[in-house]
Amino acid sequence: MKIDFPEQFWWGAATSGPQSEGRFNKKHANVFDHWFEIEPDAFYDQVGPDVASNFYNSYKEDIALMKEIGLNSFRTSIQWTRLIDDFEEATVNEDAVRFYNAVIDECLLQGIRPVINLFHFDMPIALQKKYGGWESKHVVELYVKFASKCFQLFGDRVTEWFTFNEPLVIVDGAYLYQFHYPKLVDGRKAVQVAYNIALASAKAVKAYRKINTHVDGKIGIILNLTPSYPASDDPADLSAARFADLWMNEMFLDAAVKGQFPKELTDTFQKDGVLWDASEAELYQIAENTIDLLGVNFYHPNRVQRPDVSADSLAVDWLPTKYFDGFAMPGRRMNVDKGWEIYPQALYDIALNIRDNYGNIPWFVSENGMGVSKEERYLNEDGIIEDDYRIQFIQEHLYWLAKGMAEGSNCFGFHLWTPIDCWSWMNAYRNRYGFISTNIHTQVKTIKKSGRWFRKVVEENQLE
Ligand code: BGP
Repeated sequence: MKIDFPEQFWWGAATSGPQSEGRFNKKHANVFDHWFEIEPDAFYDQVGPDVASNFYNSYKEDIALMKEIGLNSFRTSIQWTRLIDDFEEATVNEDAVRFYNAVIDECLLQGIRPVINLFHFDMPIALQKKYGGWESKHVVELYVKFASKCFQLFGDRVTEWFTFNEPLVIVDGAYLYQFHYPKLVDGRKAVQVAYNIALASAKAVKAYRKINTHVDGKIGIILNLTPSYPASDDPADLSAARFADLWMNEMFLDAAVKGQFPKELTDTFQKDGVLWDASEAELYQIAENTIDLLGVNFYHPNRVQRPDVSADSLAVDWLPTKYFDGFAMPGRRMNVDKGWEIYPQALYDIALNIRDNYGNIPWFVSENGMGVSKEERYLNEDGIIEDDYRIQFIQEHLYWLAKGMAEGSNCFGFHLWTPIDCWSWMNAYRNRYGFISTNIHTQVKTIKKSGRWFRKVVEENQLE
């Protein structure tokens, strides 16, 4: 069966500044740079972000490889800790301006659309220490200054901007489940941080509309929408899945697209005494500054059952897991038997949800990908990784995406995570996701079988 995709479809891949650039010439540290400095054992193989995939030095060669596999779009992020010299004044570092200009211009020269995200988990450690990072509304203002600087400097050539990548992961990781720095367990702070990020995003949207002069300029947010599927039809499992959806999907999605948080969620916060500090003026800004387009990161579904109400789970003051618990479904996983569940049909459910409940806003798959460890197992005698599993993974996801599009969902693109194997937070280089492999010792980059296959998909604009 052959499936055609629309003309102008974005075929691309995504990375982020902190995961690809390396710390070369970067003046400030972010929370992950700092965490690695003080606790290297927390990171897989004790590998930190110092070199990452060396994009700072090899961006030209890397973009040439992306061109070789046919990508027509590429998302990365501008690092706050690289671009800005003084966070309060938002003065810029000239080397960073040169670097990001060069990346954007090189993409354009190669016919690759540069898509820019402004925040990918990389809070400056100085702002985390001084103000508590996203706990502080002053930091919201500093972020808007940084964002405005980006719009002024690069908005003549970048037409698609995103305010945040996966805000929920910041909330969950840094304030509930301890996989992001400062690794607290504090439900109250988590709720405030969620609100402050939604506010920061709306304020950045507002700043963009004021500054932007490009006729095609658009701005959005990237969310990890992970549909919640209940364990059974039992009312306890159904209401658990409902709350999981509110917390994991609708909190940020409703704020960004509809301009308000779901009442069901804020009522629950109110009842539990964890409601955020919000002013009428701020809520008005959220209402007024909704997004133009949406990025959806999708890796795995969320399987949900009634909460675990053992003494341990209730020991902490307040956690969203008061209302739901996750469970693992037997079935296909990345990494053979471990890792995230593979469930491509979820992309179809996401597509219809956006069509039916979010005004059919233009959206794209901003990340989807298969993380596999020890991929050198699949090297053939020519030194190429034969990642047939990744080809199958992408095919299946594109199939379900195309089905949602055929039924009217307004999706305009698909980005794989990631073009070139890169460094990933606490996981460092454990899971490889790219179309192109990186030898982390020599930095030699080699196109995998999936990269060659993808080139054909892009050329034909068609899935076989
Ligand atoms: C997403 C993030 C990416 C990337 C990816 C893979 O949530 O937006 O930054 O890290 O997940 O993650 P990992 O390498 O930890 O499997």
